[in-house]
Amino acid sequence: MESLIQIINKLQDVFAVIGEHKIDLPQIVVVGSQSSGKSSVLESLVGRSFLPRGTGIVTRAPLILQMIRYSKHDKENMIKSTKNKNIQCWATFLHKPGTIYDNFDEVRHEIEKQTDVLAGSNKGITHEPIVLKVFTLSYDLTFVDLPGITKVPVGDQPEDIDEQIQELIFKYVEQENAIILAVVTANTDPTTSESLKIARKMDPNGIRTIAVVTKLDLIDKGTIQDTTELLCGHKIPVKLGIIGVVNRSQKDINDNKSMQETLKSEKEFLRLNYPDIYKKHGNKVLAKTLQDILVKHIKKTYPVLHKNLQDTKLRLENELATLQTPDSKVSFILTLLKNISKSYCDTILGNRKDISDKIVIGGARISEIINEEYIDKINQINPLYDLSDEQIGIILLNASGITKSSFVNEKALEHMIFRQLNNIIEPSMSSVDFVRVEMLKIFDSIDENILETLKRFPRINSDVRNVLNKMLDEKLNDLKIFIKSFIETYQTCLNTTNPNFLFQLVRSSTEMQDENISAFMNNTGKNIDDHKFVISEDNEKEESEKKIQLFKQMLSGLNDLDKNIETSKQVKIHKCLTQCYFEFIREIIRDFVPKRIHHKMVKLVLDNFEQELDDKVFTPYVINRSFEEVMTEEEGVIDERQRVENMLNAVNIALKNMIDIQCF
Ligand SMILES: Nc1nc2c(ncn2[C@@H]2O[C@H](COP(=O)(O)OP(=O)(O)O)[C@@H](O)[C@H]2O)c(=O)[nH]1
Ligand SMILES: [Mg+2]
Repeated sequence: MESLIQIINKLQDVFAVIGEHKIDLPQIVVVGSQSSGKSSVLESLVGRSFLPRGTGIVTRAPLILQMIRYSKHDKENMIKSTKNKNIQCWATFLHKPGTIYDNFDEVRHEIEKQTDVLAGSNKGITHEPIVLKVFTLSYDLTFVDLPGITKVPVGDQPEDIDEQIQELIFKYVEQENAIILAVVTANTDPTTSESLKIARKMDPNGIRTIAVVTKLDLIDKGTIQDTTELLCGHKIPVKLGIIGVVNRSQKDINDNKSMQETLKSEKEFLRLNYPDIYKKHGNKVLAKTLQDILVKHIKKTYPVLHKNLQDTKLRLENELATLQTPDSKVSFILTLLKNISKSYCDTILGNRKDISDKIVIGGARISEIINEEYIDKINQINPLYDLSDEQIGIILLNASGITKSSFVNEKALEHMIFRQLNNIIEPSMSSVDFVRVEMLKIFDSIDENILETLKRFPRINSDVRNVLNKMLDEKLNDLKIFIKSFIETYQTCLNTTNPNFLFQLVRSSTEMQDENISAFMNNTGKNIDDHKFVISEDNEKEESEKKIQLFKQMLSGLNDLDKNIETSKQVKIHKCLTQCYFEFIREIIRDFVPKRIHHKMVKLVLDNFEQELDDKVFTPYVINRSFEEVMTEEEGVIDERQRVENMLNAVNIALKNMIDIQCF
């Protein structure tokens, strides 16, 4: 597996530096009947002998074997802690965090011991895995060794041991990312192989199954032809391949035959007995086949990985640009200030290139505040809020004083309108506050790179923010005073003959009009029926005109009214007049306030921000010769620059390695 694994390793080293973009490699799960040679195949792939062996059910807990390639640094640490200068490979168990094993016989003993702990000593099995990490120089891959499939319970094994084991195997092979190594023994009928049954069930199309035929050395010489056919794929449908192997026999193990020798004698055996097909079989070919599968897998994830890396590269380059120390401090600050005001204005005007698709910010948010939220709030105000009929009556009486009340009491009306229009002041003031807060907030969403630069130079950062703060505070006060006085003007100077007000009156409910008019008619002795309003499309205009004339008459020269007018009628009329006058003014204010805020706060800041930064930040720096001082970098910036530089290097190496994968 050497060459590809090397590239993967290089990439993984790089990713360890960057801390993202993990390559998600498949787990290789070994499935087969008891004593079919699963552990042997696994050891051959790993290149070490460390798994418990024996007759009967030996593997009784899933063993998750994580091969982890160590770094130079890891090795140095290991030499220190084990005092073993020649250490090449070591192992740790998840259940024994502090213990390091550099002797693989001890690893074997620990697996046996832990199996007994987890599964009991009486041949039972457990789903609880033993997690073993083997640190080597070779590669990062995960293998899973599982209990062998069995049909007949032995010892204290429960009756349903076969089902229990199947269930455990399913748990591992059903994962989409698993490659199934289905172990089949050559000296039994492959068509009845339990491992292939399981593989077929979980991977019906055979796209992630490799069949491994073990014990080729143990078959009856007379069946070589049959076995050859099996190895050629004539008997079982597995897409990834069928590979015959010869592992160490029990005697070989007892004699301590090395992995190297085993591979050599395996090759010899295959060449002699299967001269036509021997090149396609053996443990080495199995390793190569797995490698090809991994290559395919990696190539599949390649485009996404490549794009992610490219994006990271861009991001890091930008980051680095903001971290560079400028050559000329004066022009650096001048450009920075210009960029700040430009990005700020762009954010408000909607001219940003990197428009957010997540939140409404900048000018759009200001528009929401003044054109939607403010208007909603103003619209929701009840013109007669906190003004009952009784209160109106009392106001009417008190406004008449010692003299008798006229039909329309101007003083009372003025008082009520003043009082009700007060309700518009507060929301108008707070909308100015909201816009101010938003305009400060916008500063935090200007170009990220500029913000990053400002973070490095805290003095400039606070100076710039102060300028914006001050500008906004000034505008805020002027604006509030102006808007308040604008509303006050309408509160104090009533104009009941304004055509828009009269129009509001006409628009008020028909019932209300009838009441008013009948009260007025009764008083003047005219016939109410002549003036009953029936609004239809044809006569609408004409009727409106008539009504306007009536209201005009009613509101002007009628100061000497009959003394018997019922107070309630007068209350109703004043209520209607207050309401209509409120509507009339509400429309004006609702239209005016947002425009004023835009004109005197938003636009003024937009127009003057650049100049203000120049006058209040740059010029004082020049006068006080404080460039050196204000450009003192935030602590840690130098480290940060180094970190980003390292990461960028790593990404560039990764991108280069990716080209190698593509060529593989
Ligand atoms: N002769 C021979 N013996 C093998 C072969 N593969 C495995 N064995 C032996 O079969 C027994 C069971 O092997 P093991 O790998 O422990 O099987 P597992 O129970 O499936 O893990 C051991 O004694 C191995 O030495 C092979 O290809 N040829
Ligand atoms: Mg085993």
